[in-house]
Amino acid sequence: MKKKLLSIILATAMVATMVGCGSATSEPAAAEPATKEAAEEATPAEEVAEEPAAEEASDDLIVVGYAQVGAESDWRTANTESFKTTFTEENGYQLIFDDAQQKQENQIKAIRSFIQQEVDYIVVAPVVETGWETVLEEAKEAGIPVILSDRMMDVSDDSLYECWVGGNFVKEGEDAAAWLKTYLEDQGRGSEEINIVTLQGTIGASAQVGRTEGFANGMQDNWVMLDQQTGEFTQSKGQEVMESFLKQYPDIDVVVCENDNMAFGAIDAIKAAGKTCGPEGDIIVISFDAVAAAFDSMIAGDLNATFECNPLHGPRVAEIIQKLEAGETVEKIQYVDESYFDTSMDVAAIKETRAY
Ligand code: GZL
Repeated sequence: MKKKLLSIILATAMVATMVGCGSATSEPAAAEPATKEAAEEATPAEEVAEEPAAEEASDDLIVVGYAQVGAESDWRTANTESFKTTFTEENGYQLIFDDAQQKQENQIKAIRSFIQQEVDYIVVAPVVETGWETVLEEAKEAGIPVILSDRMMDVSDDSLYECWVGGNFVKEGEDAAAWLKTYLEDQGRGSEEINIVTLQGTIGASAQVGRTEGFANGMQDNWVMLDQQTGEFTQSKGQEVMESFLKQYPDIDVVVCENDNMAFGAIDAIKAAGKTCGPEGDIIVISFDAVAAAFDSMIAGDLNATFECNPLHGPRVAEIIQKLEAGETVEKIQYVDESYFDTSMDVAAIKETRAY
């Protein structure tokens, strides 16, 4: 398989040189699409997602194509770093990395490019849960195992992927609601009417679906969910949506942010509106991910609590690949260990112990 990859790349490079195809992209021109559908979908070389051209793969490297969501958050940056530091040549891999800029069509193009390059494994962090059956069928047809990392795909046939490794998003949401219930009770506000708004992640992403569902499972009778709107997991959109919530709802008690970056945006909006937040403030701020900057925000007294979603999936996926290489079976669903952190803890000391 790997040898064939090298011959395709060399042949493609020769053809590209001869016909002078479009762009100066380092990406080898796409090989002849294998199916009509792939021909319709295949994109000209100049549009193929920016991946580093597959270097001359030596015979024994395992070639891994990774279709990453994007670079929308600190969590995503840590997740990408985990893959890039795990799938190195010295560890026996050649990584072909694609950043889809949070667009599903780019991820599908990247997967088709990996198929054409005949990689040994395809890893996908699917931006949303649906719309993957066709391209997964193509990977299966090509005999290339697919591993899901981070977010989940909703497919009718789970034989289309080897396994999934990621966070338990519903549990994260339920844990956040349970934490808020205890926190309010400890403040003597257990029976007070509590007004809540939620900054949701990318709609349809399993992290958004799960956290929204999980928090809803933990809603109390005296809690009111005033509004929920997507902040796309980004700080800027999170700030924008929180600004509009603050204009619409004068008496917000809690903002639930489905990732830390949206929480940072919400905190900026709260302060710009002349309000305060955090353990001593008007508005309780809860978030998810537990990236390093979230610890800084808790230390500054802005963020109340963050629910961990471990991004360090690289080593877990490498372990799965090694098992598959050895002909072993792997667990279909593999949750990573997760916790939470709040300002009642020594968050400055904890931050020093963390890997991301
Ligand atoms: C969670 C991951 C989410 C993070 C966000 O596993 O999919 O996407 O919570 C990231 O920070 O954008």
